[in-house]
Amino acid sequence: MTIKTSIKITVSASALALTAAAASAESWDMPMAYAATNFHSEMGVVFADKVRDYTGGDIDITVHAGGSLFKGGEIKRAVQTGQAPIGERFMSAHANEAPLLGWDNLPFVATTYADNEKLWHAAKDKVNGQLGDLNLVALYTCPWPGQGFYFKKEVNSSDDTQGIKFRSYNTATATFAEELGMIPVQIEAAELSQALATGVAEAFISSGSTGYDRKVWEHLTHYYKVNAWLPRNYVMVNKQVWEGLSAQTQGQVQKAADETGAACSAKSEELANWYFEQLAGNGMDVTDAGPAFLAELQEIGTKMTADWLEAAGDDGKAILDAYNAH
Ligand code: PCA
Repeated sequence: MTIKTSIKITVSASALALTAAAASAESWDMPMAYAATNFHSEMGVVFADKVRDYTGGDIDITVHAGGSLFKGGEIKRAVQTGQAPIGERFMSAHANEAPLLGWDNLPFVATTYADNEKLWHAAKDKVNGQLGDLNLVALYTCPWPGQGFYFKKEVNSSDDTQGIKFRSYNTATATFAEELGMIPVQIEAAELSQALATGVAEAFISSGSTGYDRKVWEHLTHYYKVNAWLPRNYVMVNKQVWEGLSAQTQGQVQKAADETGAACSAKSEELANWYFEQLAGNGMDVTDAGPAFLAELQEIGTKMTADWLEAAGDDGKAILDAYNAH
C-alpha cells in the first residue's frame, strides 16, 4: 500500500466515523415544571451537561424550565406518548391515576432527608414497576424540602382555616385542605403568584423553596414549618426511547442520573433553612405550627396514611413494612 492510499483510507474512515456519530447523535428536549432558578431545574442542566459529556455528545439534552415547553400537568403525558423523549415532574401529581405514586406524601412518616431516602429505597422497585406500566423509566428522583403551610393570617387551629381558598398540588393536598375546612383548587407552581395575586388562592402547602421562587411574601404573611413530608420530583424517559439506546449509552446516562440525583438531594437539604431565612427576611412570620394545629394535622395525617394504604393495596403495605423494618 502506498503512503498516498493509506492516507486516503484514513481520511475516508474518519469521514465515515463522523457520519456515524452524526446519525446516532440525538437531541432531546427536556420539559421541566419549575422555575429556571429553582435547584431542581438547575440540577436538570447539570444532568444534561453530564449526559453530553459521558455519551461523548451522542445525547444532547436541552432543558426547558418553568413549564415553558409543556405545562407541569402535561409533562408526564408528553413523555408517555413520546412527544418529548424525557421530562421532569412532581411524582405524587400522578397519584390520582396510580395511588402508589403518592408514597412520598404520607404525612409525618419520613420527615428528615435520611428517612426520606430510606423510604425511597423501600419504595423504589415498586415505583419503578408502576412507572414501567405507564410507559416511563425513572432516571433520578430528588426531594423538595419539608412541606408546611402558607397563610395570610395567624392560624392556631382549624377554627382559623374554615372556608379558605387553598391551592393544592395533588389529591393528597386537596384532601388535607378539605379536612381543615378549606376549599382546594389545584394550581401549578408556575401559576401560583398569579393565583395569589388575583385571590383564586389565599393559602397553600409547600416547601420554603416554592414560596421563595414565587415571592409569596407579596401576598401572604405566615409560614408554619410543619415538615409534613418531603415529596419528590423525578426525571423520566419514554420507555421505547430508553430501550432504543445501546446498553453502553444507557449506562452512561444512568451514571449521569445517579450523580445528579445525589447532588440534587444534597442541594435540597443544604438550601432548606436558607429558604426560611429568605421568607423571614422578606417580612414573613416563619414559625413552627402551634400544638393545637399540629395535633389536628397529625390526626388528619394518620387518616390519610390509612387511606393511602387502602388505595395502594399490597404494594403500598410492602413499602411501609420495608421502611418500618429498618
Ligand atoms: N414545591 C412544589 C411541590 C412541592 C414543593 O415544595 C409545589 O409547590 O408545586
